[in-house]
Amino acid sequence: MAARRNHLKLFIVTYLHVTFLSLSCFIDAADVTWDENGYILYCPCMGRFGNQVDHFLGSLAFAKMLNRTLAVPPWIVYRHHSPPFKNVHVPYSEFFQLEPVKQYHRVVSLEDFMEHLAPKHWPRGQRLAYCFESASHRSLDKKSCPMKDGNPFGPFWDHIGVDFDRSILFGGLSFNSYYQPHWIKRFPPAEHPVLALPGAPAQFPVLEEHIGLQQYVVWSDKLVQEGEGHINTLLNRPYVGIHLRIGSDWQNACKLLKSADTGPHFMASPQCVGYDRQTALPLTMTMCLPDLSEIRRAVKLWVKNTSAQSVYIATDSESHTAEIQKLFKGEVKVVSLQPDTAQVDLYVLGQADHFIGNCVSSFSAFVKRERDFHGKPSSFFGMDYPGKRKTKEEL
Ligand SMILES: Nc1nc2c(ncn2[C@@H]2O[C@H](COP(=O)(O)OP(=O)(O)O)[C@@H](O)[C@H]2O)c(=O)[nH]1
Ligand SMILES: *[C@@H]1O[C@H](CO)[C@@H](O)[C@H](O)[C@H]1NC(C)=O
Ligand SMILES: *[C@@H]1O[C@H](CO)[C@@H](O)[C@H](O)[C@H]1NC(C)=O
Ligand SMILES: [Mg+2]
Repeated sequence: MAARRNHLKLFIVTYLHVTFLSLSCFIDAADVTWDENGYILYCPCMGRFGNQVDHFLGSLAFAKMLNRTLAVPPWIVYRHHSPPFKNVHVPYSEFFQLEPVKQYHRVVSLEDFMEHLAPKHWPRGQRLAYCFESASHRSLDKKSCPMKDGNPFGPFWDHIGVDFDRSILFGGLSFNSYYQPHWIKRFPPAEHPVLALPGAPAQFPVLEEHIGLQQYVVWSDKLVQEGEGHINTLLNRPYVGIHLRIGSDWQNACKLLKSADTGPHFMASPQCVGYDRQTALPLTMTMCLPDLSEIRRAVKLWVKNTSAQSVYIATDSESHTAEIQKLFKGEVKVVSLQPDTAQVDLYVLGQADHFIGNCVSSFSAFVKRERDFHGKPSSFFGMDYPGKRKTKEEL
């Protein structure tokens, strides 16, 4: 009897095991099945993380528009001032989950594309580069796409293990939706299965109609654990999170506001002045580069408004922890981490009870979009109530 029961148990275990195996094979295979409608490959070669996310959202929308699978590239992290003193390529899934993106459109990681699909469907010798004619003028022979010219272009494709064999130049096209039929006519997937581009097929900053795609950018378990760990050990709720974008590169960028006549649209600023140029609110120097008195004012206002117990400061340089602590006579805990991965700062800011960001920064814009999607409140330095004109009393 006992022997028979064991036999049955073994059978069930084996059966479950086989079922599980075939199921996981099926899931893996589904990911790496060749898409007859083709692929989009690109290098996130412009700017740092915030810019790369803006471009990712636009590229995702572009891939959906052409009904091609997006090969999601790794993030390029510039580590020139700390080890390993060169670009690091971080797979998408290190910071975020790839699964939720698939609710919007078909994607595969560029790494999986290279491992499982490229050997058969995009072999060496047949790797075409696609770019605007105008971009080809940057190349040495003036008629190829500058896919690997300079940093970060060369190191990126070297990391992926790709050399390009030939270039296809185009003109009279743009990435916006007006050109959808033109793209499909010019590059039918049967003849052009893999569109590999030198940069993202997207604009910076992200278009207004693509802001909502942020909802598919969902933190990886690893990041959540790390972020929650910091929140639980360092912060007491409610807490206000602030982003100080005040380092020397930013000081130089904001100087352009005064010298060049940029108008209210400058880098990520449409997020607070409004996307419509006709009705955009003015962009002030305080919004671009808040000074210490503005930082104090805004922090005080929102700490009071939310009865905050802690303030979390994310910064690209100085944290001003001592100055901010002084505002509250020790009654509010003020914390700054300066983490090794900027994404930990982004996570903690995203979870705050109130967020004060920098309107011009795409790093802040990431947090704002994520919080908007979850219905969490945000403001900016120099603009306490985004999207609203100042009332007479406030002036
Ligand atoms: N850890 C950390 N890094 C930051 C912070 N602010 C800026 N940085 C770094 O500076 C980069 C700024 O470039 P980017 O993300 O493109 O945003 P933007 O230049 O502000 O639009 C970020 O990617 C980070 O590497 C911060 O608050 N915390
Ligand atoms: C889009 O591509 C998918 C996958 O290749 C295909 O099943 C679907 O029919 C395509 N849709 C259109 C409208 O062409
Ligand atoms: C906090 O600010 C909001 C507006 O964002 C306002 O409606 C609310 O009354 C304020 N609460 C306190 C306690 O000041
Ligand atoms: Mg930048």
